[in-house]
This record gives sequence, structure tokens and C-alpha cells, in this order.
Amino acid sequence: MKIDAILLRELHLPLLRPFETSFGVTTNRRILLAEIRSEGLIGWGECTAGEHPNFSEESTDSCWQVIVNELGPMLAAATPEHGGDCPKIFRLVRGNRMAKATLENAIWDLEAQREGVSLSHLLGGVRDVIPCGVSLGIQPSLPDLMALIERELAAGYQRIKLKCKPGWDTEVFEKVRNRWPEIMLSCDANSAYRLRDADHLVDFDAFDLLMIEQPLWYDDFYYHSLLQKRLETKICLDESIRNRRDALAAIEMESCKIINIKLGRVGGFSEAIAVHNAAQERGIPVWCGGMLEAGIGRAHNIALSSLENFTLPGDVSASARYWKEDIVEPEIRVSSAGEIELSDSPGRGHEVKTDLVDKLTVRKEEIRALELVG
Ligand code: OSB
Ligand code: MG
Repeated sequence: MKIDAILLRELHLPLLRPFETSFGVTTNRRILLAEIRSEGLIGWGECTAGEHPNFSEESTDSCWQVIVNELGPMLAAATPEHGGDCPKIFRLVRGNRMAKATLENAIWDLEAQREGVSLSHLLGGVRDVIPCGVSLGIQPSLPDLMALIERELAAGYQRIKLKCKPGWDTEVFEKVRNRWPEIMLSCDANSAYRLRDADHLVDFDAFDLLMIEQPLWYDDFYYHSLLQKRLETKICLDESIRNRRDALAAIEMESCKIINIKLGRVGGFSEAIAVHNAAQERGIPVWCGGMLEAGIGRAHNIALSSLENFTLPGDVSASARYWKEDIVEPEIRVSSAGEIELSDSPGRGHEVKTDLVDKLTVRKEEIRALELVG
């Protein structure tokens, strides 16, 4: 496909409620959107980087720089036929996976429209509905958390994930388990513990957690493998898994028994599918993580979650949990059974509200092919 234009924007979107993890609080999102025009169609990609480099090394600003100055010009000069051609086009740029995913996912989005198939179909998805969970940030108090859980269970969500850190863990799990002995419950530490906390982490086993997500260093496999030997609770890796090779290493070393796949963290749909397949071939279940996305990222997560080995409920939840008004139509809705139904219309299945996007845009840049000088 001939790339006619690449437009990068930054949007400011206030979250309905602050989201607190062990590394900080997010109140306002600064989200980059890539809009790629080709042969009369428009593909959209959403950057999942945070405002600060504390989930990964990338941030909204680093992605802006890398897309405008490096990746955008490379893509503008190329003629990709498939989303899967992007890793090769971007091969001279190391890392910067969230920046790469922003563009690669927009090409997959375009390709699905060009082929007249749903994005889920293009990716090889097999599900009509996907199971959904919620990720609940650290709350100001336990009663606040209990009220929130009650609300999300009433809404139908199939799994509750609690963000945790030292001081907000076993006492919280105990209260929640006492009140709801049967629910699917998990936790996510975002690297808040160290191996010296292993005795304390063993206490988590008492609460029948579905998993403990990324308890130790954000870039580690070895210490997690030592910890997993001591825990009954399954470790799930999020931050550590950057690509298929990481997944293979983690599985081989038994650093985890479950993998969270995030499109941005692994660099886009191609690598996400590769991680999914590697895990599936080795009997390791996966689920789709969330990064407080707006509707485009959310629609892409839903399509990814339709792949066969996404057997556990993902952090893929309704637009209305995050935004007063989402940037797509229809918004993402979750049924009272805690499921999202996949659309079979061509592309992502959720139209972008361009007027709203324009209104929320704070900066915009058109990217052209690099002029080769000399
Ligand atoms: O570790 O899964 C995480 C949000 C920002 C950064 C990291 C994470 C999260 C979430 C939010 O857990 C999931 C969501 O989008 O609801
Ligand atoms: Mg996580």
C-alpha cells in the first residue's frame, strides 16, 4: 500500500478517576494517535506509553520524538503490504517498542479495512466474545476498595485484579477474600517487591489468587524463577516480556506460568502474535493487559484478545470506566456476563469520532518521507 500521509497527534484526556499503581498516580492521560492515510482509507494507531517512563523506559514525549524523527519517516518512505512488514521497516531502531506499535498497529488497522475483514479475523482470532476483568488501582482506603469491587462485580466483570505494594497487600487480600470467597482474584505489584521479601510473598498463597503479576524487578527473569519455586501462586510476567525471545526464556526458566501480553510493550501486533503462539505451544495461558487506553487502543486490544490462547479474562474493560466520552463510536461496552462481543465489520469495528479527536488535540505533526541528501 502506498502511504499518502502520516499524521501524529497528542490528545489530552482526563481520567474519570485517578489510577494509582506502586509506581505512581495517573490523573490525566497524554495519548498519541497516529493517523495513516493510504488509498482513500485511514488506519489509526494509539500509543500506550505513559506520561512518565516508570512502567517502561518509554513515555509520551520519547514516543513523539522517535515517531516524528525516526519511525515515521521510515514508514513514509516504505510501501508495506501488511502490518507484519513493519518490524523489518523499523529494524534499524532499537527498542522503542511502544512507538513502533503505534505505527504498526495503524497499518494492521488499514490492512483489515483494505481486505474488508475484521481486525480480529486478520489477526487469526477465533473468539466471538472475550472475557473481561478489571484492574483496580490502590485506593485511599479499604472501604473505598470494597465499594469499588462491589460495583465492578455487579457490572459483571469476571475477574478482579488488585494493584498492590508493601503496606497494601495481605491485609487487603484478606478482607476481600473474607467478603468474596469465590471470585477470581489476582494482584499486580508492578515490581514493588524484592527477592528479600520472599517470605512475605509466600503469605500471598493463603488467598487463592489466580496469579501475582510482576512482583520483582521490571526487567528480570532469574529472580522471578527463584521466587516461583517458593510460591504456589502462579507468577505472571508483564513488564519483563518484551518479545517472543523473552517469553521463551521466561517459560524455559519457569520465571512465570502465565503471560500478560500488551500490544505496546511488545512492539505491535506481529510480536504480540509471536508471543501468543510461543506461549500456546508450551501450554502457558495468556491474557491481554491494559494501559489506560482510549477507544482505538481498546478496540485493538479486543481484536488481539480473540486469539485462541487468550483464555484468561483481560484488563479490557468498558470505555465508561475511564472516560466521560470515548473517542470511538460505539464506545466499548461490556455485557452483564462480563464479556465484550466482537464486531465483524471491516477494520477495528469502532469508528473514530474525528470532531472529538480534533477538539482534544494539543499538538499535531505531519510526517514526510526522509529526503535523501547527496
Ligand atoms: O501493569 O497492568 C499494568 C496501567 C498502567 C500501567 C501498567 C498497568 C496498568 C493497569 C491498567 O493495570 C489496566 C487498565 O487499562 O485498566
Ligand atoms: Mg501489570
